[in-house]
Amino acid sequence: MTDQSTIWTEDNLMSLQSHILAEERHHPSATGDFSWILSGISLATKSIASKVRRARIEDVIGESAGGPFGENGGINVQGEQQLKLDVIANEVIKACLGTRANIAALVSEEEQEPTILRSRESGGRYAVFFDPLDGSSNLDVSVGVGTIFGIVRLPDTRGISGTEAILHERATMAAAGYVLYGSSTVMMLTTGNGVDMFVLDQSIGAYVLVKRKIKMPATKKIYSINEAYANRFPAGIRTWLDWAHNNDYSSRYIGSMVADVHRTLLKGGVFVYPETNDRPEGKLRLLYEAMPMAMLVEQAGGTASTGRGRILDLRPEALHQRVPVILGSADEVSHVQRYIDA
Ligand code: P6P
Repeated sequence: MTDQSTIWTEDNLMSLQSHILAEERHHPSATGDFSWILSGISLATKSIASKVRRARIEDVIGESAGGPFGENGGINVQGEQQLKLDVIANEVIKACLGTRANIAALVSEEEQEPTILRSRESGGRYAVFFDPLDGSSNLDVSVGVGTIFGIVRLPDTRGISGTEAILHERATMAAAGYVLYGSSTVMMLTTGNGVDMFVLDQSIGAYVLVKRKIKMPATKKIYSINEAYANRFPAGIRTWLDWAHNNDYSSRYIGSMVADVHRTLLKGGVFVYPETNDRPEGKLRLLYEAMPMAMLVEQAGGTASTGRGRILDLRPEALHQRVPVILGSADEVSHVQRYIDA
């Protein structure tokens, strides 16, 4: 017989907002900073979710003519053709976060330079890194795409600001997450105390907590890699792949990082985007793809490496630098590392 008290004190209907306020009790120094920033991310991603679902109807899947003022001709800092929704998602996030008085700077995949909002002296203590719509090239075939974000506490050092503060060795990622716009709109979030999962309940317009403290299995025979590039992989990756082919592994590759990482977080396995001979640093970006995903994976008990070391031990040297990514179940990452080191 369930004790009457626990019926009402365990796992009730919990919104993202109330969950964050509850979590802040674990951070004695918390000053409501996270809840203020995360409420901005919540609002932005609800808006993006609505636009993604209506993309075909509003025909915004096509290619962009550039930013809101057409300034970049539709080509982003990565040299990639921007899709209209990339630009829209980028503008929505900046509009929702710009009003958060504790944010100093925004770093977006879609923009060469950071958006500097305010100095430390004016209250700017955090930077937010984000990929507004990762995997957007999959939109026209309705494959899950996502928003990836990292909240970085900037060093309390007078006299430094902007990119220097963002890349400072004492800038630390304090929270990370993503929103997957898939069959449902799912937010995975960590503030350093485990990974929690929320689903957007469209009927009440709120992210609702559905799973706490997600833990990945240590092993799972699923690998996720784009095998089309096999001939360009380093020898260690090719040898590991041959080993996996002969050890009953399943292959799952969606080509949308948020979707591939979400499956890995929930089911286990290993996601690998290694360097290739034509891309010696790999394709994925450190600040707003690899680092947030690495924090989530580690908080869920997994491992996140570049193949040469822990992703979260890297000190970023440039806003849009790329890194090889090997992340997932600890034992599965170890298998890959063993062949890299052989
Ligand atoms: P490829 C999407 O463009 C993306 O940045 C990630 O979401 C995804 O993991 C990767 O690129 C896919 O790259 O070379 O396999 O198409």
